[in-house]
Amino acid sequence: MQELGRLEDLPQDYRDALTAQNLVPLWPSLRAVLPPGEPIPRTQPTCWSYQDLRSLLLKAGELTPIEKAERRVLVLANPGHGLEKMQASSTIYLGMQLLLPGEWAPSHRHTPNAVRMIVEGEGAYTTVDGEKCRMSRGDLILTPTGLWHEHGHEGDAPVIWLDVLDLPLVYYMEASYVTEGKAQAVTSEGTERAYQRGGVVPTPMFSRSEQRYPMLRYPWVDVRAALQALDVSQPDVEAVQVAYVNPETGAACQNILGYSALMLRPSEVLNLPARSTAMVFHQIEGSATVSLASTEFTLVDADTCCIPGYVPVRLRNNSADQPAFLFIADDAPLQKKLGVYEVRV
Ligand code: 1HN
Repeated sequence: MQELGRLEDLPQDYRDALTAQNLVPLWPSLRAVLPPGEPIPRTQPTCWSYQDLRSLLLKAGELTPIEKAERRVLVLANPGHGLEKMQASSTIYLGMQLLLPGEWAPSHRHTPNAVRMIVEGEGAYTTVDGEKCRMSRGDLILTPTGLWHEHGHEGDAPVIWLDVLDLPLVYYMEASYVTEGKAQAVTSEGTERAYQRGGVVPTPMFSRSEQRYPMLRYPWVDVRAALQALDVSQPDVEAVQVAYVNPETGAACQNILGYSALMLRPSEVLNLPARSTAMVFHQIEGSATVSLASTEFTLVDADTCCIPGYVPVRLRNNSADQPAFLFIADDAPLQKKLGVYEVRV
């Protein structure tokens, strides 16, 4: 590939004249913005140990009352982007949030989409547009763009969950903002049960729901059972994996980030091809090793890691007799809409 002229090759008075007119020559930067063959990611493979993070988060519970935090969160920040950017990848924000018994995180709504993957504790709930969603280990709860949400806790031990948002993208688009609100009236609970059986959807008076987000809570007991049923019914399937989708349309459950759950059978090794999306892996149960050419992470309960796109990944279940369960997030829905999604085989 042809080497291009550098900025330093240009006379200083010419460079100054360009700057004065808010002009920039393209050629000294062309190879940086269009590197040959594949992107040069800022996202670094990064792993966060739940046990290390947990003690610091509980300490935040002592240091900062909920009224002074609104959301008591430690952000899982990728050093490749700079910690202050609060990004796990170019599009994904990750944070671990703590709510103590009796605490309330007030109602608001915002443009970024969020999901919560519950990590620990019982008795907390999040109310999303009037729907009370109870939180248990492994449940996935959506708070899509524009929907009111607040968190409360009726139990007696700390509750911790992983927040995943498309905040870096929405912030970059200069479209990120919040509206504060009053405590919501609870109008429903457990409506996800209407979608508990795949293949059939409610059709009261012959009409399908037109709600953009008909299902807000995906209980782990159901997702785990779906993975085990898939394993039993299709023992040769390449990957025992299910996607969190809108049950009315079958499309990804949110517009920008995509979510799935993967079961690794005992001792299973799974080779994932290089794809154009960065990925987040969060260990729901068991222990898996995530290997790249350059590095590997061994995940145990509630550990989380992030890897850049365009690299092949190997996943291994470290147990010979127990399955391992991973929660996966990526920005495939966004990339597919934009036409830049790739799988390299
Ligand atoms: C947010 O609204 C929550 O509602 C958590 O629990 C984390 C991070 C950035 C922006 C908004 C929540 C968030 C957030």
